[in-house]
Amino acid sequence: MINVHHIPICPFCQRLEILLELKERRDAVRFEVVDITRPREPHILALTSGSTALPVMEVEGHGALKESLVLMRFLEDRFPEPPVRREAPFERAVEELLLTLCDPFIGAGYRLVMNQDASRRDALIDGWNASLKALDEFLRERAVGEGPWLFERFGWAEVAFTPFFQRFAMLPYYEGVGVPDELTRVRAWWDACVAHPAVQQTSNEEVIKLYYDYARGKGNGALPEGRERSTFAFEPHWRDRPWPPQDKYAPGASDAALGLV
Ligand SMILES: N[C@@H](CCC(=O)N[C@@H](CS)C(=O)NCC(=O)O)C(=O)O
Repeated sequence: MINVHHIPICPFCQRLEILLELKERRDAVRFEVVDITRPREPHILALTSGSTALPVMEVEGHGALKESLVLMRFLEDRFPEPPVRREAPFERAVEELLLTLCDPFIGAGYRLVMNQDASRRDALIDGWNASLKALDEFLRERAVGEGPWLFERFGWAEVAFTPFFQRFAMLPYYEGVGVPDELTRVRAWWDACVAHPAVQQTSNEEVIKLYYDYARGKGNGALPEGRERSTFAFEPHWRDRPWPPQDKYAPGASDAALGLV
């Protein structure tokens, strides 16, 4: 049996769900939900040996594994059909090369959404645009065929990037920033990725409501000043909460205004 301890909204965890969807093996792995707004259970902490980040996977008869890209590779080896990674060595290397752009892209997006200092905004937007330009250039140079993907179908790189395209629905909402108009190649990739049937575990509405605290500079269930409930809380359900205020540089909304109590 394979168990994954996960946070349903976590983009790193979602990578595993997307990969399993593509393989039609979602039921081969048991996903156990962790509420990040409550103290972590000691047995889960023990699995992550010191760190607290999820996802963490327990593999019966072996032990625990962490780091979403490592877990993706494990699942790809454990459930090889249909292959999602490219099999030809050069193509696989091109996929890995594109993945080296993922962490800088993630960092640029989160720095911008979490920034609380309006005077740093322009520099952070420059960083965001530069990370997208690098993706645009990579795709123009390396993508194969006429379609939007790196290769001919939604594949390994798309699994790794798409959860972040979905999380960065935060940026138009809270920062009025998206993909620059001239970067048409990465725009086409992004749009095709978020429309793919295997990635529909979340929605823009869920992301925008749950990540309000990130837009107030507090990540991973931490609380902004004056608040007692995290927007990452499971209750009340996000569908029953109002849309949060868009002006993240204005004084923050209360638990009540966010529909959390
Ligand atoms: N590099 C890790 C990052 C995982 C990560 O940052 N997970 C976040 C949720 S999105 C987390 O578990 N945060 C809570 C914590 O660290 O306690 C991976 O790829 O798995």
